[in-house]
Amino acid sequence: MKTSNVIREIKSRFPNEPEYYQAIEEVLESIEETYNEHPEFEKANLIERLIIPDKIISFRVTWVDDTGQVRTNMGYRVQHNNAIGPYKGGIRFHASVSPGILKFLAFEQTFKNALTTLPLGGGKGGSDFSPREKSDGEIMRFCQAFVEGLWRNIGHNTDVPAGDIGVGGREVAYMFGKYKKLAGEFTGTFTGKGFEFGGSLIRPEATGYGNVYFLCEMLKTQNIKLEGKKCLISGSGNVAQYTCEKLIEFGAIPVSMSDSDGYIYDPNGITIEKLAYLKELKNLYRGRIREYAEEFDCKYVAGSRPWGEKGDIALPSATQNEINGDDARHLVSNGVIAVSEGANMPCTPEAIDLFHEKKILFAPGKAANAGGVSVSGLEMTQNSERYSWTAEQVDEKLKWIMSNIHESCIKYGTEPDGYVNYVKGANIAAFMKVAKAIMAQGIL
Ligand code: NDP
Ligand code: 2IT
Repeated sequence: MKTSNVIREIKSRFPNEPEYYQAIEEVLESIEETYNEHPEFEKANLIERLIIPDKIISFRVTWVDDTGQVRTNMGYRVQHNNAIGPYKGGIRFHASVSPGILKFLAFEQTFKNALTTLPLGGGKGGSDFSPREKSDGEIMRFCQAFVEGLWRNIGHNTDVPAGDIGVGGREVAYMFGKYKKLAGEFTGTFTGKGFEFGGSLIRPEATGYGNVYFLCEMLKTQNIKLEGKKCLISGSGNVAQYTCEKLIEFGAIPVSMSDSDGYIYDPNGITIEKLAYLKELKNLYRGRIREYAEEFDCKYVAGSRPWGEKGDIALPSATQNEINGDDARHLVSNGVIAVSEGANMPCTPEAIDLFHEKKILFAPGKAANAGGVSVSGLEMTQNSERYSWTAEQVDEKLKWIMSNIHESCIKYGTEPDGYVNYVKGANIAAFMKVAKAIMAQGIL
């Protein structure tokens, strides 16, 4: 197998899906050597069977807005691979959603889920619907219409969706309710549910907390303390909020957050009180990050991202390709020591290459943000048991999983000079698990 040949072939078969090629290329470059040590993989055409999703469901979503106008969007579910468990992954509602974006996310999810130690396959879904400035009634009607198009293809042993950009507890609850009604069953077919109806404690916190646990593991290898470190966070949604919360608890100083309109920079640090304001602003009033700067009289930069500011650690937690080569050069020249991806694929290949060249601790999303789907997996376990664990029990398991993922990265990613290439480590560890499962189950 030669990565460049595979990418050329994929580009010609599936045109105009740049994020999908980017995600595949990164993985193939990491695993090429290992893969070529196994001629049986090539004989079984494992690469194409791993790269091309099992199934893509696509449907029109028809809904009525508050003015009575009938609107349409597209809905999709990419069921990428179920070799090690039912398809599992979030639903994204954002204007930028396309089959190519969801194919990259579902591919990443398959590898991420393999790292969690839990029996979870990979999938992702979503719609080009933008929740921005929609009323609660419009959100509910849209979620219900979306599930109407999807419900026959999902199920607690088949495919278990959850949240992602634009889909949080409110949207999961609406989708779960509609699914329950259509399917006539109460099962754990969605995760990220409210605690009252089968959700797991710590699921809302899990991605952000997990990312900080992973960061601590990386810092520990260099005997560096998180305490007192200035942290640049992007995003102000689910992942960013709980990343910020755990950083504060561990004595770090988060100094930035953002949304798609701009970023705030608060040099004295976002405190737990300020974070409480931000959570209410974002989760309850659906406000803009600019209002934080107005409330606390700090810097706000419209139309920009925080990577030009000075920070010791960067935790991109908004969206894909939000740190490019120039951003990475700014971070490096400002002395960044670690970058840990809360979002999926937030760093471009050029940025990652620079971090590796400068021997900066760099955690890829499929390792660092795996805490969210891990606790989703634990929610599935609790639903099957018809039981709920305490927050402490779930948090302990989350910590164990993140440390286990870190160990796998060390095992497969340590280079001769001792530097850990976490990208390579995560990709090889996940690939070997999925590859063995696909091979064992025959030609499908
Ligand atoms: P949310 O919708 O809760 O928050 C997303 C945040 O990122 C918002 O502040 C949003 O700003 C900003 N954002 C979204 N798109 C863009 C864009 N194109 N440019 C600039 N800013 C943008 O989503 P999550 O916090 O759940 O997800 C954030 C990232 O983490 C995504 O990459 C997601 O795939 C990943 N992730 C999420 C997990 C989860 O459990 N939720 C698990 C693992 C990874 P605005 O409000 O203006 O849109
Ligand atoms: O990207 C992700 O891992 C998620 N959006 C969470 C998926 C899940 O099933 O909890």
